[in-house]
Amino acid sequence: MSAAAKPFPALTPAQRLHLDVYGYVVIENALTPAEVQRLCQVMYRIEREYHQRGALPGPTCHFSSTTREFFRVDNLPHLDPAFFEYLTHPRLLGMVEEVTGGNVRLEQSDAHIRRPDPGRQSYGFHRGMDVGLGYTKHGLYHGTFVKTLTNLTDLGPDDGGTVCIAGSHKLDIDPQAIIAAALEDPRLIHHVVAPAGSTLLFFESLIHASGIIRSDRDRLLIIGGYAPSMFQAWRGYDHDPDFAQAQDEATRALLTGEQKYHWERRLRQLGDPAAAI
Ligand SMILES: O=C(O)CCC(=O)C(=O)O
Repeated sequence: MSAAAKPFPALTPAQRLHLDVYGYVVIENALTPAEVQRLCQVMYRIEREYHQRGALPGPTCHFSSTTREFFRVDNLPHLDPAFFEYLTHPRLLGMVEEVTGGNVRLEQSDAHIRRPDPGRQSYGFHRGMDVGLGYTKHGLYHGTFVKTLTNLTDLGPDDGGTVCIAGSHKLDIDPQAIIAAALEDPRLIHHVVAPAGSTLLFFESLIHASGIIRSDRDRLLIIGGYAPSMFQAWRGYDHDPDFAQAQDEATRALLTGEQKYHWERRLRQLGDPAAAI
């Protein structure tokens, strides 16, 4: 993985403004149809092998859920080259470095298959990072836990795309109070509708949830979570040591966080044009 290949700034001024105002931005067609298809094939294979043999897809990983309605495999980079390529995608890494403000480490990774679930009628709104751990530089908001959530299936309004309480990433208010207030007015809850291969880039301090599938379609997605290099991995997402050892220095640092406080800053001004990709 070459640092030079990571665009900076990776977002256009309009995308960066959207992210600052709402806490998220959707980047359409971040992945090619071939990349999307490959990731879907890997996910269905892992699910099939789990049901046939109860098999985990490799070492140092786990399943968060194995029901028909929600199948989720966690800690991905060493499990399949398609996962690895997603989690080290130069353009997506350029985006997360821009919005964390410097070099990052992989903090969490997971891939999901969601299917209609008649038992699920409410959102499970949550945030995974305290608002107080974000900061402002050059007037722009930066987060210390940022996710790229890419939908691998087309998302129409009934297909259960991610929902979020727009702008909540900066609100240092009891999340339950924010959720209760937002549920009073559906206009405060934004709902991702986008073609397959689109990436939702968001601050983990944004209050968000999986949408409710009202169609009959599977919904597949993959998520990379990233943090500044001095942060730890989320519990259960430490790197696989043999796999990390076999990588070049930059990739190993991404997986292990070994650069720690050697934090190479990447800061932009809002008006800076996006680098060519
Ligand atoms: O399913 C989604 O769109 C959201 C997933 C999510 O909230 C999470 O993994 O924390």
